[in-house]
Amino acid sequence: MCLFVASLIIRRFMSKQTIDAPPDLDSKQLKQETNEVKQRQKDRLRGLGRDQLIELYRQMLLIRRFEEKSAEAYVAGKIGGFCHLYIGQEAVAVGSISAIRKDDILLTSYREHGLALAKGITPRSLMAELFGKATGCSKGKGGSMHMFQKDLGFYGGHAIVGGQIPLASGTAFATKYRGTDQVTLCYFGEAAVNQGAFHESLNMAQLWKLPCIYICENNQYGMGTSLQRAMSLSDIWKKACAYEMASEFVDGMDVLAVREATARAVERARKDYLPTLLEIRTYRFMGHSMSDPGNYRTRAEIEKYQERDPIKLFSATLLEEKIVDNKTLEEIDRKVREEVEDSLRFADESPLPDPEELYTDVYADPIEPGRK
Ligand SMILES: Cc1ncc(C[n+]2csc(CCOP(=O)(O)OP(=O)(O)O)c2C)c(N)n1
Ligand SMILES: [Mg+2]
Repeated sequence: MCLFVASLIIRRFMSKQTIDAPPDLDSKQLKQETNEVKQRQKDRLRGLGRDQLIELYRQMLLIRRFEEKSAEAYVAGKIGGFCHLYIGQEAVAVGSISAIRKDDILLTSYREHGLALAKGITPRSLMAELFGKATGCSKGKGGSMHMFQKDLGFYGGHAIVGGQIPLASGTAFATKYRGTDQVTLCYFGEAAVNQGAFHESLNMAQLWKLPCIYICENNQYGMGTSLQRAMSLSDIWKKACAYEMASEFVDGMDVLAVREATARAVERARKDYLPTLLEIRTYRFMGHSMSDPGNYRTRAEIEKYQERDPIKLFSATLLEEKIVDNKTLEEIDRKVREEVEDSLRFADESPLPDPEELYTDVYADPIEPGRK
């Protein structure tokens, strides 16, 4: 009897999982779409030099290899705490950051390694931070979710879902107030869109004309919950209409599409102090974090999206258009792997933070002990 009840519960659970899963994808349709995307990407090559294109490819590959090694180091127990990988989303970071200046400002969530690399934090500094070492960009006190490097305009790394959105409106307000023409890029996942902070920020940004670009990296899942189960209006770009803000839907698997859409938004922000909402549709190939077994989606679904792998797509475009040959791509991969290996050695050999450091960097202008 007990066994019968248990099997009913399990069956009910299993069938619920199937009902809740997003609609299955048609492989044929996906292949056709991939070809169309490739054609569109080829059309976007114009105006970009060979070196620029290779650099976009190199950066995406660096992120991919860095994340693969981070996963290994995590499993080996070298990285503590949470660790959210960016594999699958590389085109979003590389495409958008290639459209801004070095002195522009960026804020993001905890899924930040790729954005940090694209903004210029070195693999050494990043890996050391993951290892909790004193040579890391946050002196080993932040870890995976709290990378920070002010001189590169990388203002975190925020673990509270949506917490960075009002902060980004704040940095955009500050740069406008100071009369600079810097823009702020604010990245967040689609689950953050249901937070009040998102709506309050967009309202103020449009009302006060803030040079902020709100970039929703829509990877279609918030932890184990698919977008369809959590949001009444899942076309996120449409939400900008409520604030009379400009918005665009962008293919996040095409690095050049992301670059172009961001460039349009940057122009609007720099010239006219106007904000934009970009919904960049992407997909994460790994679990939500290193501890996620990923039971909420099927292997088949992941494999189908891997057909649209942004790195695979871009290398195919570069090869077919004879911008690079296989030998060049292999050489880039070899150099990138070396750079990541070097970052691992550096992180391993670096010292842990001094216990005295526990009390530093807590406040920007700390009160000295004993000062009245
Ligand atoms: C305010 C708040 N609520 C809940 C959590 C727990 N939490 C961590 S990540 C996450 C899902 C966020 O998904 P999404 O915004 O789509 O970003 P993604 O992880 O897909 O990049 C949740 C609910 C949190 N960190 N902060
Ligand atoms: Mg998400």
